[in-house]
Amino acid sequence: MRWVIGLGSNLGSRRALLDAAVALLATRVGPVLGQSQIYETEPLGPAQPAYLNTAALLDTALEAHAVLSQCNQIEAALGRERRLRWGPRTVDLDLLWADGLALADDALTVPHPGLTARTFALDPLLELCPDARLPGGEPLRALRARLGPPLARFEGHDGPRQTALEAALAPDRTRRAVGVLRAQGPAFETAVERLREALGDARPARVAVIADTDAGLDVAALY
Ligand code: A4P
Ligand code: MG
Repeated sequence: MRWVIGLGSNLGSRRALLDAAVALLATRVGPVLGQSQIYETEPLGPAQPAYLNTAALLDTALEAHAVLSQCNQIEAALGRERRLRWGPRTVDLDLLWADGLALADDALTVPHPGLTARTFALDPLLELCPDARLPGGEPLRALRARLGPPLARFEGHDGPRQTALEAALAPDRTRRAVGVLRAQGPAFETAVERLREALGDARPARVAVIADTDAGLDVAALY
């Protein structure tokens, strides 16, 4: 079944975290058929930094709750801590929509309950699936037309940390970073181990620490 997963990040190296999450989705859930542009969006909820949002279109044989479970594990591997509803997060994965699927139970609601009111979810989704409809038949494009102005595209990077990641990969562009961790000291080893577990069979060839900043962020590239 084809799924659209919405990704958001407003802490740390946002762009690199989104890249890492998409790479992990490909490893853990199924082939990524497409990714939308990245948008920089005003936060919904309490005062917090701006978000980067994107969406990925995936093909998977996994059942819906298994997709949710994989998404939760990827969030954990990339340093997500649940402190506050709608609060800041390194990476948030939402199951936005699956073609023809409607379900609601204690753990999962599809389409995502916020989808129809959120441009930061609708715009990336419509880029990937312009003819997507709600299970009732209403085209999402029609709903989008009633909401606010277009989103701003994000072209840049997040400063020194992102630059460090790009520099580390520059010598060999065929390699791909699939992990970015936030941790220091002994916690870093634990975080690397968690990321290795999340990657499962796709064992990385190398784990490289490429930045260690005053702000307390270590970045590891696995490729
Ligand atoms: N859950 C149920 N249905 C779904 C679904 N379709 N996809 C359950 C994902 N999860 C789903 O989510 C709480 C529980 O929702 C999950 O355990 C799952 O069983 P969470 O991710 O733990 O908590 P949360 O994200 O803090 O709360 P919530 O209500 O899911 O928030 P949202 O809707 O994810 O919104 N502003 C901008 N500009 N861009 C953003 O991306 N994101 C949020 C989070 C807030 N403001 C934002 C953005
Ligand atoms: Mg969420």
